[in-house]
Amino acid sequence: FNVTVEARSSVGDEDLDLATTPLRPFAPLRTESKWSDTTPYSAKKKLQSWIQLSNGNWELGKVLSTSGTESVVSLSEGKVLKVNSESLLPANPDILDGVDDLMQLSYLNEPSVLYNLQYRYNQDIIYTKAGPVLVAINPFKKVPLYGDNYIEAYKRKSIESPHVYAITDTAIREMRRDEVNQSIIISGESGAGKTETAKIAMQYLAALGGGSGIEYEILKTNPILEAFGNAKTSRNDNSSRFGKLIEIHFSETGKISGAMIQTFLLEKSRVVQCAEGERSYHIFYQLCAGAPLALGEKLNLKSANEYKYLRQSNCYSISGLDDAEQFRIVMEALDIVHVSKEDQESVFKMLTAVLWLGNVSFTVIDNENHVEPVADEGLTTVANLIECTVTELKLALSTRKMRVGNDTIVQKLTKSQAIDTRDALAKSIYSCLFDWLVEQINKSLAVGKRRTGRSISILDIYGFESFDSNSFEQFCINYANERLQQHFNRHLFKLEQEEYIQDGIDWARVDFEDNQDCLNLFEKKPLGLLSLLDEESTFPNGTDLTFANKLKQHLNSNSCFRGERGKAFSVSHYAGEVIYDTSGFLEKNRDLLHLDTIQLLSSCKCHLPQVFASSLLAQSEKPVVGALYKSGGADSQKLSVAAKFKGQLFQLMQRLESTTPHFIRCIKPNNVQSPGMYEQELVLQQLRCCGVLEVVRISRSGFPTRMTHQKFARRYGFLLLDNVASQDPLSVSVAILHQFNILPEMYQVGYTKLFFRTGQIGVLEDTRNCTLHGILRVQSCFRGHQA
Ligand code: AD9
Ligand code: MG
Repeated sequence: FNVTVEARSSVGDEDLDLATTPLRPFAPLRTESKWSDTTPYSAKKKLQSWIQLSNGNWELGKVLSTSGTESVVSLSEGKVLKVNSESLLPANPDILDGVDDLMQLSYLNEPSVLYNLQYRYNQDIIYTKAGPVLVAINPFKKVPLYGDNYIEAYKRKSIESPHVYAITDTAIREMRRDEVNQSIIISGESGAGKTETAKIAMQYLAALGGGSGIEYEILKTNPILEAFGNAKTSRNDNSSRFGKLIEIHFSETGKISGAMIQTFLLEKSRVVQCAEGERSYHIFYQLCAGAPLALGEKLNLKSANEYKYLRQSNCYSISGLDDAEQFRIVMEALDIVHVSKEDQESVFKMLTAVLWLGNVSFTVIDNENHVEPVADEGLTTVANLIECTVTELKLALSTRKMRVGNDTIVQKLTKSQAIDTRDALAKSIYSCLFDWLVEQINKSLAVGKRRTGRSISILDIYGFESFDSNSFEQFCINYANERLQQHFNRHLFKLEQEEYIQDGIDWARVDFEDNQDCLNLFEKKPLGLLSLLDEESTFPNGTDLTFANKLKQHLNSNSCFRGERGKAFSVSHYAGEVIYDTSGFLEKNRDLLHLDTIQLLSSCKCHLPQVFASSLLAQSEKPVVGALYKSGGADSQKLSVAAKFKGQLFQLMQRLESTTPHFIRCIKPNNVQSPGMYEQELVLQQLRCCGVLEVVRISRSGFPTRMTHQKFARRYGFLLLDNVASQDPLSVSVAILHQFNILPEMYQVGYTKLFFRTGQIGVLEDTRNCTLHGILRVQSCFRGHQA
């Protein structure tokens, strides 16, 4: 039977409670379901086996003979090897080569899974199911799997091969069937393909249409957000430097009615500082390369290599990417999401102002090392672009107002203070611009204001990162990934198994890598990474070194933490160990904004800086209007960056908890962004750390379909041949199971529910539908007769 429970009838469909949707044909269960990679098996002669070579890779071989603990195996090209029998693992028969779902493998060991994925990957079949999870391996090239014809085919269900389209289709169906909001949660390391996958899912949703072109608008948000929020890193030429949740709304008729985008923590330090070989945000290079002549003149725009912010990393272009062409695409997209030409010009002014700010330099003016900006082209252009006077700008960049008692005193800045102030201004303008753009996009997408229907959310955040040097940004990004991993574990392991155990069914626990300890290391109060960071950030005398020492003092006994030399510490993340250098942690976490800067922006004639000034003021925890210069540092009091981020993540998780999740795991097959390269060890490490193999194991030995005794009895009771009207639901249920010869190993009777293995309910559904059809035919016949 290969029945999906899509076949609907008018009675009792709401009774269905399916944990995973499409029912697949049942995969043969192995009794030796323990299949860790170390499980030895008795190597039999002539058996196909996996042999691990000295380089760590696995190769297929045949056992020639076995004596004692040793086996002689033949490999390809006539190589013969003597190996320890215990190091052999069973290989699947050829007939199972490249199965669609890892659940179908008879032997579920690591080499078999690796081989299956590689077998498919070599044929450009980049998608494979791992039970309920879709695994996507980055092809790093165009693969012919997308577009209208494929979308149509998946809609009609004429293709069954695993695909982002298929999972998105499932989400749509479940949203309609269960009237529950859905989420598509995409995870994986940096460069694994999350953003591309998110776009592919959006493409499928957009094909549902919405009228008024809203679906087209939604797609056009991608080039805009990528231009302003993505950059080339050493891991990925188009790396997302912000997290994104896009919630797509549907009307009652199932059409797209609007959308809303929420973004998380943009890496703003990149605007003023980026590592060798990386780039700042794409939009800067696009603007420099693609601005029409008239616009360029108006902005006093130069080429990218004239700007210090862009020059420092010594990388201007990305191979295969035409920045000028991208700029035209972005401008067109801005038109489509209804950003007016006037606003677009203001946006480009702000971008150019940021670039010129980086060129502002300072000269020492007294013997106390105080400085003042050099009145050159940079300074005057910035003033022109943001529409303030040169004097105002000069003052904001070289002095700080402080209030002492009732007096306001003006403090002159040293060179390093002035540079920090200049960079802080550039970062603020950019991040405010980003937020403002998202707000404009959201206004445009909020077409169906009556949000009566349901929604599908797609989550695409920055992937786990581990560079040679890792700072506060990686700390936040990896913390977010840790949270997401917890959500994944919760849904696929914890909740699933808790339900079995609560309902008292016979179940041997499947172990999985729980990352709770690592999350605790971050979140515990008062002695967790985030709390200690915040505490140190509030101390005026706190430095990165005192912070690092505090961590070592309090957290050394934590198994996920290790103090490193100097100002560094390391964390054992679910995806590997990362060493963080605390340099800059406190400053980035405090993210102080001097009120002089806000004042400067609010005094500008140009309308965007004014908007930015009010949003910066609004971000302050306590209203500071009227008390603009507080004593001390004249800084606004606001939530630390880490605290705000943690709050956002909690909210996100809450939102996701109210949805039915669909998980996509993106895998990066090599570290050099090349097509056709499948590095076993790298793939394996990613499969291991996200527990893909355990998910398959749970799904295979688990009971994904479940129904309460009452619902089951109500739904199928009428099929019973004996009259059972007076019996309790449990007895009715058992009678049904017997009548239909459902094998005992295919189900379990819990205290409140019946649990079924994959595919089992199909038999009953089929009979039920046939019977109902029969009854309906008889009834209409009967009514016709009466008339
Ligand atoms: V990060 O955490 O934002 O640094 P992502 O988002 O996981 O990362 P991304 O989607 O940007 O990775 O993919 C990286 C590159 O891989 C893309 O720029 C494409 O060149 C390539 N890619 C990924 N998926 C596909 C695909 N389905 N087809 C073709 C792909 N190319
Ligand atoms: Mg991305």
